[in-house]
Amino acid sequence: MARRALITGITGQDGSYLAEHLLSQGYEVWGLARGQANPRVSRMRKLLADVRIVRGDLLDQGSLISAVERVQPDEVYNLGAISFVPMSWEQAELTAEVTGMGVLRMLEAIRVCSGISRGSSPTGQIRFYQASSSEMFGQVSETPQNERTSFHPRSPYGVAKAYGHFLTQNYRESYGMFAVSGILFNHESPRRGAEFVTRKVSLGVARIKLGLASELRLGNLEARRDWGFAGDYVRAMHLMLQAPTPEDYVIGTGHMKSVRELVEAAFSAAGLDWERYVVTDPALHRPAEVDLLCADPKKARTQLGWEPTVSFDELVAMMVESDIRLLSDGGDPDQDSSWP
Ligand code: NAP
Ligand code: G4F
Repeated sequence: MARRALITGITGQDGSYLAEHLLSQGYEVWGLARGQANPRVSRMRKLLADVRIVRGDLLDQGSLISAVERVQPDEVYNLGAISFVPMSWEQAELTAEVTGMGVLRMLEAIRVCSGISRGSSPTGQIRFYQASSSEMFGQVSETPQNERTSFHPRSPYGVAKAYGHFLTQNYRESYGMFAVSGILFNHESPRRGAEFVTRKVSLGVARIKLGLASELRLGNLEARRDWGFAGDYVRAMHLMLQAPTPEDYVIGTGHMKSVRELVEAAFSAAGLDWERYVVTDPALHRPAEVDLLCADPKKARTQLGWEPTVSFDELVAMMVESDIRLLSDGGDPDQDSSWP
C-alpha cells in the first residue's frame, strides 16, 4: 500500500514542491487547506491534480484531530504558518497562534490519534516534520550556524518558530515520538510569494524590462542571506523522516550573499544596470533586522547525503526568466491563479 503523507501549508511554495516530490516517490498525498473557498487550492490543483484535500486550520484543534483521523497518515509535514517576517510585527498575536501554537495543536492531534500518553511506547507511529527556520538564530552568535548554535530571534515570527522548535524536541523527548525539525535557511523559486525579497526583485526586474515600471523600491540592501532553491530543500524534509533516528538538521547552501548582490545579479540577468532603477526606502526597514545568516549544512550532507543542486546565480536567473515569461504572457502575479 502507498505511504500516506499529510502536508499543512499545501497551498504555499514549499507545500507544492513537497507534494510534487512525494507524489514522484509513490506517496498518497493529502493537503490540509483552510477556508471555504481558498483560491490557492485551485492554483495548487492546476499543478498537482493528484493531491487530496482535507479541510482544517492550525487555529482549530478539532479540525486537526479530524484531519489526522481521516487521512491516517504515515508522515505529517507541518509547513503551515504566517511566514512573512514583517507581518509578524503587525499581527504578532496571530503569528504566535498559527506559527507557534499551531505546532502544539498538530503535535497534540498526532499524539491523541495515536493513543500516545506518558510512559507508553509508541509503535507504528506517525512521523512528524516541523518547518523550523534560520530566523531563530536572529542576532547570530557564530557564523556559519549549525544545529548547536544558540537562538536569538529578532521578530515575533522568529520567537514563534523557536517555540515550535523546542516543542517538537520536547514531544520527541517526552513521548518518544518521531518528531524532527528542519532548520531551513531561505529558499526561493518562481513560486515564491511576491512579498519576499527575491521574488519582489525578480518581478521588479521583469516589469522594468517590459516597460511596465521604471523603479524598484527596496529596504535594507546590506542584509545577507543564504539563499537556495526550494525544490532542493523539500528533498531534505523527506530524507529527515526516512532517517533511522529522529534528529534535527540545518539545511542551507553554506554561501551567503547580500540583498545588493541579489539585485545586481537579477538586473544583470536581464541585461539591465540596477543602479538606474533601485530606490531604497527607509519605510521598508524592519524594527529589528537579522543582519546575516549562513548555514553549516555538514550534518545533513554526511548523515542524509543531502546536497543542493542549484547555485545562487542559477536560482536568480531562473526566477527572472520565469517572471519575464509570466508577465509577457499577460499573467498577473497578484492573482492567485497565475503560479508558474
Ligand atoms: P508560504 O508560501 O508563505 O506558505 C504558508 C502556508 O501556510 C500557506 O499554504 C498558507 O495557506 C498556510 N497557512 C497560513 N495560515 C494557516 C492556518 N491558520 N492554518 C493552516 N495553514 C495556514 O511559506 P513557504 O515559503 O512555503 O514556507 C513553508 C514553511 O517553512 C513555513 O512554515 C515557513 O515559515 C517555513 N520556512 C520557510 C522558509 C523559506 O525560506 N521559504 C525558510 C524556513 C522556514 P493559505 O493558502 O490558507 O494562506
Ligand atoms: O525575503 P525576506 O522577506 O525573507 P526573510 O525575512 O529572511 O524570511 C524568509 O526566510 C526565513 C528563513 O530565514 C523564513 F523563515 C521566513 O518564513 C521567510 O521565508 O527578506 C530577506 C532580507 C531581509 O533582511 C530584509 O530586510 O531582505 C531584506 N529586504 C530588503 N528590502 C527586503 C526588502 N525584504 C523584503 N521582503 N522586501 C524588501 O523590499
